Amino acid sequence: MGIRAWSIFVLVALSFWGNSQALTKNTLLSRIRRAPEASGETRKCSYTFLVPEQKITGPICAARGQVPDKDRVTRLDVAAVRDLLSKQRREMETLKLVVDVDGNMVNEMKLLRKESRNMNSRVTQLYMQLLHEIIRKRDNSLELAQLETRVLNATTESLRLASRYRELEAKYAALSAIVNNQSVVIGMLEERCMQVYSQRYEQPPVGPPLVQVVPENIPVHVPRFTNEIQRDNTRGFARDRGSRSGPSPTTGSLEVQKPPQSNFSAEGPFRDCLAAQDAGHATSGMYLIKPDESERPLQVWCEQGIDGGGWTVIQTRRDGSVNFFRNWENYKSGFGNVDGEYWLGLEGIYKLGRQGDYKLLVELEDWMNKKVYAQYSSFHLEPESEGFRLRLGTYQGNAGDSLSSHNGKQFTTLDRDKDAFIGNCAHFHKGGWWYNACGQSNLNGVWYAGGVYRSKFQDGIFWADYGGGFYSMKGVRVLIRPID
Ligand SMILES: [Ca+2]
Repeated sequence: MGIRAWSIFVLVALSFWGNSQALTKNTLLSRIRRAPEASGETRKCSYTFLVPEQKITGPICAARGQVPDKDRVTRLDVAAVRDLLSKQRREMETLKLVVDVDGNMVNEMKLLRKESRNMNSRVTQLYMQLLHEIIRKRDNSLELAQLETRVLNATTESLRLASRYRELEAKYAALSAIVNNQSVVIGMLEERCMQVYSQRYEQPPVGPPLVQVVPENIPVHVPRFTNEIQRDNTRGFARDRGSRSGPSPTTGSLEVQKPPQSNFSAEGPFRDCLAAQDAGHATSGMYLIKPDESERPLQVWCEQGIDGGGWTVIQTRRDGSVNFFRNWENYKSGFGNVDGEYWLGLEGIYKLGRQGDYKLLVELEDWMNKKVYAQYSSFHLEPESEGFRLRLGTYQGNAGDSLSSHNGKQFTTLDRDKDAFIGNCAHFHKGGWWYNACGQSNLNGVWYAGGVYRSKFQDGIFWADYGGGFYSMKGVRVLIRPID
């Protein structure tokens, strides 16, 4: 028999011993309890037993049929607990619902706060816009006030000027009255002079008949009379102060000035401006020409820019800088400034015409800067022995024909009367021209500024068919060119 067997044996023995002890103990207890019953009539004994306290760790089971204990958990208690539990659960659910509702309200509150913040921001923005608008309107108001002030100032100035204008008008009226009175006095004096003259010579000078042509188109909108004539010039001739006195006749001859290099051709001399053009000079300017029979070269202005070019300018008026009230010798040899106002000279014009068949072009410019022209199909002069008689072809143009009535007439100056009038047309018209008696044109007359002028004998630069006898042209050019 081994150790293991022995061990088992010992354990079994101990087990039996334990059981026997327990049985002994229970038997003893029963005996003790029963003891009083057996001997109760005799004596009473009391015993105290110490029983180890038992701890309840598991569920408490209520044994059916056992006596109810006040500490025992009954089914009613369980039902009550369950009822309580369900009630608490319902309350919990209610609370949960309340909590959910509160959460929604919190969210709504948050949204409302956010909206409120947005509204505040929007209100601030609107407030700033309002402030900006107010400031802008204030600025506008200031500008408006400034403009009103300026308008008021302008109005005041306008009123002041209007007042000044009325004063000047009054002064002008007064001066006009004085002038009229002076005119009356002058008229009386002239009449007195005529009487004295007639008494002395028995032949009073009678002015030529005034030009009666009434042009279809008067080149002015506002007629104004002026006696501003012959602007100051470097030649120093006397300034005319009235149409009756007229400029003083001048006896100087053609002044050959040093020409500006830009418009002057040093080549030549040519037969005429067409020859210069044929030689390759296509620019308008000053050229030297020497007609075939001429003894000396002449300075002329060649116009190469109109109507094919090749035009020799024999007369120019444009600013009143040269006095055209001159004698025969001056008109024969020429005078003036080739790049300004000038007269080429009758002798030169005659020699040019001797070279071939020429045509004539008259350019006129009025004070509205409108240009018109008159062209004649042929042109030449007869020699000096014939008084440089004018020979013209047929007219064509838009200025009207105010030269054909001078065709066949000799040239007249203040010192050589060749016209058909009883007196000297050059004396009355203050120029030199192929006067008839006296005529429809006076392109060498007095240069009046402004157009319409006042004069007793029509001494302006007029072309009767364009403007009448009392309209002085602003510009004139007379040109000739060989016929093609
Ligand atoms: Ca005469």
